[in-house]
Amino acid sequence: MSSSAPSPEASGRSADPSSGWVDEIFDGVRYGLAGHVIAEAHSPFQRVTIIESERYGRGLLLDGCWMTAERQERHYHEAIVHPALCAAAAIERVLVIGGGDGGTARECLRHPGVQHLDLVEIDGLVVEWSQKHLPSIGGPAWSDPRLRLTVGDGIAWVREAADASYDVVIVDGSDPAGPAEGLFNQAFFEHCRRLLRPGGVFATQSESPEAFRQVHLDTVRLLREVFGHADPMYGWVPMYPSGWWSWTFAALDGPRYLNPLPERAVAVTAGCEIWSPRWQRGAFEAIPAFVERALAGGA
Ligand code: SPD
Repeated sequence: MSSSAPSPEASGRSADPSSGWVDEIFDGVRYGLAGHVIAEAHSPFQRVTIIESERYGRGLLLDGCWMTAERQERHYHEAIVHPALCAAAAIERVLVIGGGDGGTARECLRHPGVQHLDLVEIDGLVVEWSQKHLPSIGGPAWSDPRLRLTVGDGIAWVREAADASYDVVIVDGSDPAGPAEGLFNQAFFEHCRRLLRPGGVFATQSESPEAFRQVHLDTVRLLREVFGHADPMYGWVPMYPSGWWSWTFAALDGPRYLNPLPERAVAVTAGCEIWSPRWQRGAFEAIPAFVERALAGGA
């Protein structure tokens, strides 16, 4: 784990459930919502918490870290999906690693060209409680015949899947600690690259350039090594540490993800709250100066 990743001592939900607040505590800052816990349990992998909040409706935390909430999840799910799905040469077969709340699958399946989507989530309780407590996030994806849900290890899945078996691979994991740690290393990214068909696109959440600065830089650098190029895109996820978030895209044949295909974009833009081709252009351009310098080899 990088020095910028959360340590068990530095992160966790507020210790006082009667306070009327649910917080992620990270590096001396609390990221909280007025609300209360409605379900909590330890799965074999992590502590799973469902909360009810005034501002954003019901939400999900894993090991005390915010994952999603009903009334702001679009900031994240539209951003991780549409740059990839609007630009890959084909989108018949999509793989999502993680994403057990169903939001990423839902956005992918809004593209009529997707014929088959493998969703591989390690924690069955995340899926079960998302379906039960946060049904709007997965929405129609859960009953879509194109979706094949596997509760299993995404790292093993990418190791074992055949070469060139997907058009798009999306990694919707949590922070690089606990079960998600192996979703940020070279071996994993090399397998993701191997799975892509010609013209395929890879996407991953790549942490905050502020709260997880080193993890963010390391992730973009590693993807550039593995794919030859990769580009981070910046946006906001209000409850996440610093609120400032990133997603990084790579492709086999150059940065095709920078240019959404008009016919794909038209099919989804009207149903989006945040993403549009224009928003995407700005979000790739919004690379902070310090990240641009660091990636260019400067300080
Ligand atoms: N710091 C939280 C990072 C979590 C990224 N994944 C969120 C899952 C939403 N589907």
